[in-house]
Formats: sequence, C-alpha cells, structure tokens
Amino acid sequence: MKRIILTSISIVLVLVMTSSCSLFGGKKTVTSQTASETQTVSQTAKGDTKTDTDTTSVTQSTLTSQNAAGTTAGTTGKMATATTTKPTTIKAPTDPPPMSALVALGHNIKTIGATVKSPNTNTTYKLVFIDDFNGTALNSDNWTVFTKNYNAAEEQVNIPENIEVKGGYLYIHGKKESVSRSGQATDGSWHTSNYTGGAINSNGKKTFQFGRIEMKAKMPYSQGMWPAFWTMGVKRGWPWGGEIDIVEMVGGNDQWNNKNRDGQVHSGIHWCRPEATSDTAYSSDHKSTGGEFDIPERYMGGKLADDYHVFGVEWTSTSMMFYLDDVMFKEISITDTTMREAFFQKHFMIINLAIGGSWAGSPDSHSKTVWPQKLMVDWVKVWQK
Ligand SMILES: [Ca+2]
Repeated sequence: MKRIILTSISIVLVLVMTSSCSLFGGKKTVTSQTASETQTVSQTAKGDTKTDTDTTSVTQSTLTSQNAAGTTAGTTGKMATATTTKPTTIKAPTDPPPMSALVALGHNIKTIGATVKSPNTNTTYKLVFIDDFNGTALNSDNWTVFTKNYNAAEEQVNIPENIEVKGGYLYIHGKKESVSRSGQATDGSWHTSNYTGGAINSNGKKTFQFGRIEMKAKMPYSQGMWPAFWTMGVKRGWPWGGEIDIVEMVGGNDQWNNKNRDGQVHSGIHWCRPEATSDTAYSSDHKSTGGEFDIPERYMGGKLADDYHVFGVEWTSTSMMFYLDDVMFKEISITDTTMREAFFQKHFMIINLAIGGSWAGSPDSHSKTVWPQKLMVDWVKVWQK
C-alpha cells in the first residue's frame, strides 16, 4: 500500500478498519528446548473477547505450521486441520537468529536449482534467485538504492547512508537526525524532515512473474515505522502495473485504539483495470484488497521485531497466497478480468523502511517512538516452477 495517493488513502483506511479480527488465525508449533507448557490467554479486540488455552507440545528442532480453520475470512481453505494448540511465546531475539527456528520449506537452502514443495498448492518450486546479503555492499546486480519516497505521505527522507550490508544482513536504518533534510517523493513533491529511512528496488535487474517470493527479516518497531517488502509491475506505472504487498507493518498504536500494531502483518494487492484512464486510475478505478495476520504473541505484547520471520507470497496464475513462516493467512483470487494486466506481467521487488504518513501516523503521535530503528534482512529468495 505504498503508492496510494491522497484520494485513495481513505480506501486503505477503511480496509484496515473493517478488516476481520483474525485473532489467532494461525498456529505454529515452535520447537525449542523447553518442556511442555500450558498458558491461558485472554484477548479483546473490536468488541470480541475470547479466551484460549495455549498448549504447546515441544519436540526437537522442527517447526510445523497450521492454520486454525474458520478464522481466516476470505481464504479458500487450503488450511490444515484445526486444533486448539497455539504456540508458546517465541524466544527473545538473538542476533544472528537461531536457524533451527526456521527449517521448513527450504529456509536454509541457498543453492540455485534446489527444490521445495509448496504446502499451499503441492507445487514443486526451484530456487531461481537468492540474495543472502553477504559481503560489505549491496549487490548492484540485484538492487538499486532508491532515494525518493514512494508515497508522498511518508515523512522520512530516504538516504543511501541508511542502506548497509554487513555480516550477512541487509540493514535499512530508520533514524531521527539532529539536522533536517530535504527529500522528494515519486510524485515530484518535496518535503523536509529530521527522520531518515531507506529503500532499495530490483527494477530493471531482477523481475519475476509467478512463484514464491520470500524475505527473511526482523522488523523494526514502535510508532511511525512503516517497513515493507512489496512489488510493482514493470510494464506500466502504478496502479495499472499492479502492486503486491508481501508484507507491511505499521508500528506502535493508532488513533482507532488499535494497540500493538508491531505484532500485526498486512498483505494485499492494488490494481486497476487496464482501460482506466489517469482521470480515474488513482481514484474510482483503483482497487485494493488484503488481509491481516496477528502473531499470537501480539496480545501478550509480542512484536514481529522480537524474532526473524519469513514473509512470503505464492503467486500463481489464479491467486496470491500470503504466508508468514509458512502459515498461509490470506488467499486472493486474481481471476477477475480487471486484474488481467496488473498481475500477468513481471514485477520488481522493493524493500523499504518508511516513517510516518497517514496510515502509520507520525512518530510519537499515538505512542512513544523508540530510536534508532532498523529493518534487518537475512535473505530474499524467489522460487519458480
Ligand atoms: Ca544472510
């Protein structure tokens, strides 16, 4: 939801506000080193209160994922059998991450041509792209540093100095600086800010149509952070070319009393019909849909920033399946004729850390912002048939 312009922001806000409470919509059994434990969790959201008993069985060093049936509205039911088991709180962050926590579906595979089998479609996919962010600089064969703001509502200035590759990770830093800088957005508008973020994209370098596109990363957190891993089509500008938001997160709280957004993933798509003119493409012809996923730890104060996660989309000729750590939480059909251009062309990837804006809210606006912040990416992978 990056290239939204002011006239379409309300659509996004309505989407966010009316989204269903997918509380505990998914479940993971995270294996670690401790014994079984039972935990009772109470939660309140959008008027609903429910109590769940959390029973976690622990085995050795594997991670399995399931979705609880019936809790993910709008999906088409490729979920595993529902159970009442939910995960224990994921362990406190370690840096670098414990690879044993993510062993499913080729998370450790780094060899081009190696295969995995999708749990969503049973399709066998080959690894066709990986950037493991080794070395000491961004690989310019894959990425370009982008210094404009994709959305004019973003408050930060994107600077190259905030893009860092070190120790096998890409860092995109988010800072509050002592000096004010000038920055420009893609719509040509200028702004000044003490906040700095960063962005990279693979436009003209690495582009893909269909497959599984994944990022393993640790999110930033707190008010105003707006990290995202997303794509846009190469053939036409936005929104004709389409947008796939593999993951977005807006940190802190918001004005609708939505607490601890640091534990909530947003995914979705934007598009318009190919025949739309520029008079309507950004307004009445702009379409978007998506879904949210709350990590179970959200209601115990847990954040995406507490650990590394794999954020991905499986993009086929008929649907987009969004998943977190291999748990699919939202499937969107792309068979609608208005989508025949947007999602049937190659897309390039974008990783960025924006700050502020109408959706995220300004730093310190609804809760305290913690500085500095960073989006920390272990790898990006693309798998295709
Ligand atoms: Ca890495």
